[in-house]
Formats: sequence, structure tokens, C-alpha cells
Amino acid sequence: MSENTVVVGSRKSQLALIQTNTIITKLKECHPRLEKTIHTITMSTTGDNILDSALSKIGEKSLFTRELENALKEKQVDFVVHSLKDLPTTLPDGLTIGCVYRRDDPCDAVVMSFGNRDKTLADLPDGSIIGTSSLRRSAQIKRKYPNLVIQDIRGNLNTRLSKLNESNYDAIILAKAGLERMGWHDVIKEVLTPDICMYCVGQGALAVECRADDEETLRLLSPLHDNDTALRCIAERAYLKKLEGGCSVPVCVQTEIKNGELMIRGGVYSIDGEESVLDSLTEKLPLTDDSEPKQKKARKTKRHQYAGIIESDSMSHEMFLLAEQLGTRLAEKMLSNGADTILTKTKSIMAEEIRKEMAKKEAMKKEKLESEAQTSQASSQTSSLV
Ligand code: DPM
Repeated sequence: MSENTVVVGSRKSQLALIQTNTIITKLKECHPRLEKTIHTITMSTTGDNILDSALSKIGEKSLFTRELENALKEKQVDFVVHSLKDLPTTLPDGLTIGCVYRRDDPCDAVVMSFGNRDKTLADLPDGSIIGTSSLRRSAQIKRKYPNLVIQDIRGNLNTRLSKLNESNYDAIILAKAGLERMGWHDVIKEVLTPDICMYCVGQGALAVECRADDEETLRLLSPLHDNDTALRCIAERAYLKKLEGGCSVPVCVQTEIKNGELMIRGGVYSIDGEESVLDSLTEKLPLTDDSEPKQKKARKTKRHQYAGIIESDSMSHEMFLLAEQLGTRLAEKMLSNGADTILTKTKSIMAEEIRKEMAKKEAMKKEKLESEAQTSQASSQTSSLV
């Protein structure tokens, strides 16, 4: 952060920019006397550039975050706004989630093609084609609606909606939060409740990533930290971390804070949706202790992190620790009840898929080079004739 400017990093997509601007607007609201200008710079990430493979077949974590994280580490930017679900459970050394912003509805939503606009998934005829590249969505849909056919679809939200109406998909499944942030409430024909499709860890929440030792930025972000969202997302990320899942395994979750209790429910599926381990845990939250307004005191100790999320100034350490331990415990329970076998099998299938995808791309590259070489040979022969 220079003396006069805060520099924010963002992906270039319309959704990423909307999310970044939401955070900037809120920051200005929380700090009306902020005397710095806030400036945004945009970058493309690996995930934005590889558009011909399903995310799960690219075989890399940090697909949408690495380039932006490098800019953070090199101090070219002061913070980066992400969809929390795109942030791996282990962050690069020296970086942290400085705040999680109040979560929107984390559920998935169905967008129907024009011809099916009055239907729901349950009414679609056998063999209807559902577009998604998420193994999590596809496994749960296959399980609930074995009569439907899942087909990969890639690209940002704009691309996917145009593919829906121009290709042979009958419906596509996307996060409700993303669609609503784009202002596309009208296209949502059905919201998938967790009994049909549990969501992705962190879905619907925005996370602001910054350097863990950048006190000035952490203080700036602190009023945006939403405690309920943070508690739920800490439990979810601790659960995913223990399962060692990423976007290449079908892992899903649901959390709730109600009557002073935190509930986490999880699911691990096989790729075809036929095998699954589902379980849940609930724990009473300790009563909040408001007698100690920590934010007023100067900070002497290093801030703790829970599943990569920084502690909040307005909530007790015990709460965050409890959430982290609850997530980890659920994962341990599920692993010992068969989730470990499903995960091991799924990971080896996906490793093979990734190898095949890489070989396919290599072959395509070779073919392209050969055909280019032939064309140039042909043209040099032509030119020697004239
Ligand atoms: C991750 C997944 C997807 C995104 C995997 C999953 C969906 C991929 C696909 C980790 N990131 O959900 O099981 O459908 O092929 C993504 C979206 C949002 C953030 C779009 C979406 C917006 C919602 C949010 C892509 N990342 O899921 O429809 O902020 O939670």
C-alpha cells in the first residue's frame, strides 16, 4: 500500500469485477474518511485461459488464484477479492484470508433451456442433457435423477448461458449467488436445496486475500469480516482440508447456525453417484463475551488463522477453534466410515483422466505443428515453382 493508494487485484470476468466492486463499495462505506484512492488492476488466470478442459481434469489447484497471489506476494497489489470456493484450503506462505464477506445463498440453481422453461429437473424427460463440469454437482444429480445425462460445459457465466441456448443442453446448473450477482434472477427456474444437492465448501461467500503481516490492510478489511459466515466457512474448509479434497473430487457440504448451535453436514460421493458417505455433527457455540472489545486495544500478538481465515477482532478465539475442530471431526468420522475408500478410488480415476487429457492435448498440439509444417512446405514448393 503506497501512501495514497490501495491497489486491488481482480480477475477480468464480469462476475469477478462485480465482486471486487462490492467489496470496494463496502470498504468505502465502512471507512468514510479513508484518504486513499482505491485502484483495481485485472489479470487473467490459468483457469480463465484453459477453456477446453473441465476444471477437474486440469489437475492443478489454485487455477483461478495463482497469478493474483503472486502479485500479492510481490506487493504489486494489496488485496485480492475471490469467490471463497475458488481458494484452496492451504494458502501460499505469508498470505491469509483477511475477511470473509457476508454469505449469499450458497445453493445451486438450475437454468433451463428455452424449450424447457416451465419444467424442473424432476419433470425433464429421460435422457435430457444437463451441463455441468462440477463432479460434485454431477454425482449428486446422477444419484437423484439417474434418468438424466450429464455433459461437461466450460467458460464463464456469460459463455455458459449462450451455450445453453445454442447447443443441445436441456439445462445447466450454476451457483445461485453468481447468477444473482450478475443480475440474472429471471433465469433461475429451480433452486436445489441441500437434500437434492449440497453445495461446495465456501460457496456464496467472498473472501479477501492479503499478506498476513500487512496490518494496515487487515485493519481496513476487519469491519467486513462477517462472523457467522466466517464460522461456517472455517468449519467447511477444515472439513475439506481433512478430506484432502479439491475441485477434482465430489465433496459437498451444508452448514447452519441456529439456536446457538453450529451444524455441519457433509457428503463424499463416487463419480457415478452410486456410492456415498453422508454424515453430520452439531455443537453448541460458547456464549459470546462482549465484555472485551478487542478492537480497541492495540494488537500485540500475531493473529491466528483457522483453515486460512484470519481471526476476527469481534469474536472469541474459542468460537473459531470450535468451528475448525467440528469440521475436522466430521471429516475424520466420515473417513473412518468409508469415505477414505471412495476418495482413494476417485482420486486414482481422476489422476488417470488428467493423464488422458494431457496426452490428448499433446497429440493435438503435435498434429497442429505437423499440419503447419506441411502447409509451409507446400507453400515453399509453390513459391519455388514460380
Ligand atoms: C469451483 C467449482 C466451480 C467453480 C466446483 C464446484 C463450478 C465448476 C463448474 C471450486 N469453482 O462447485 O463443485 O460448474 O464447472 C465458480 C462459480 C462461482 C465461483 C460459478 C458456479 C460463483 C459463486 C460463488 C466456479 N466459482 O459455481 O456456478 O461465489 O460461490
